[in-house]
Amino acid sequence: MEITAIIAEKKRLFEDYLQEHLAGINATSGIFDAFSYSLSAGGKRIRPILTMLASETLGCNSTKALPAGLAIEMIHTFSLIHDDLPALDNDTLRRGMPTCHNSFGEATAILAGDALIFQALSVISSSDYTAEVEIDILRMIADVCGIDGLVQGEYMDVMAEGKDLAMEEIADIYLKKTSRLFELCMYCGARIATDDRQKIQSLVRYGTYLGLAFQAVDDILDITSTDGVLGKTSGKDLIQGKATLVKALGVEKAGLWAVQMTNEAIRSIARISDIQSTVLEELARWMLQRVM
Ligand code: GRG
Repeated sequence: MEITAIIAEKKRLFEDYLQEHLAGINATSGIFDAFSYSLSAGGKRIRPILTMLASETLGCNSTKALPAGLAIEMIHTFSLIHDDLPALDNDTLRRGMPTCHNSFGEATAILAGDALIFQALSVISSSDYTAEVEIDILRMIADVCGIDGLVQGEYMDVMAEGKDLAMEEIADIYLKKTSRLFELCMYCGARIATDDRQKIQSLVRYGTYLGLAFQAVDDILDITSTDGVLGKTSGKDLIQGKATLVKALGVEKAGLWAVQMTNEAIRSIARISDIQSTVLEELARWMLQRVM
């Protein structure tokens, strides 16, 4: 099957699972409306797709990874809602629709984001995973989101506005604000399928480099694409003086860096024995095509 067909199939699986989950939540408040609005708004669903593919690569049925993929998409959606708030990036458009706070007000958007984090934890703790797998996943969620992960990455990103950072400093922001969640996807998908530490680590490493490439591509598209295609406000990095690779290197060299990171991602999984890594290789190359 072609990579685009595989992605479409996994995306469909995820969307059905998400809608089933939302239908099972017994809540009718404005917070739930905002929560469902942002979760159902679409997006590429690349994180749950990665989680499923990590499981499949190790021989496990990808539907087993759906609860982990859903939890990660909830955390991701939460981070987007908060990132769009006036105190952070102050954005009006997300996933082709008005941002959560623009549609529901700031207080509701903040609380809907908060609810998404705890719902994510609830999805994991009420899944069919063994107690060991659940604890490992919850521990990894805490690690990747916290003070050395997403929160720190977002902080560094905001603090870097208007400054000229060195390449290494920009890569560190990318690592924390983007790669950490990609690592979580690979970790969860792999941990559900195996307890072989080496295999899990190799897949997590793939997530690290894939996340770096993905963020570089995201920054290039911010300059080269449109609101309509991106579903969010383009050209914003420049206006806000964000410290991006494009600002430091220019579009062309940033693209070459993304290619290098993609090759590193592919190398990370090339030597793991008994795994079917072709789909992950194709996925990494497919992600690059968005700018190549
Ligand atoms: C406590 C988890 C936690 C986070 C709080 C707000 C925040 C700290 C972090 C935000 C980090 C952020 C916005 C990173 C950008 C990552 C990125 C490339 C987002 C866009 O992802 P896509 O393109 O979006 O996959 P879609 O809409 O397709 O899902």
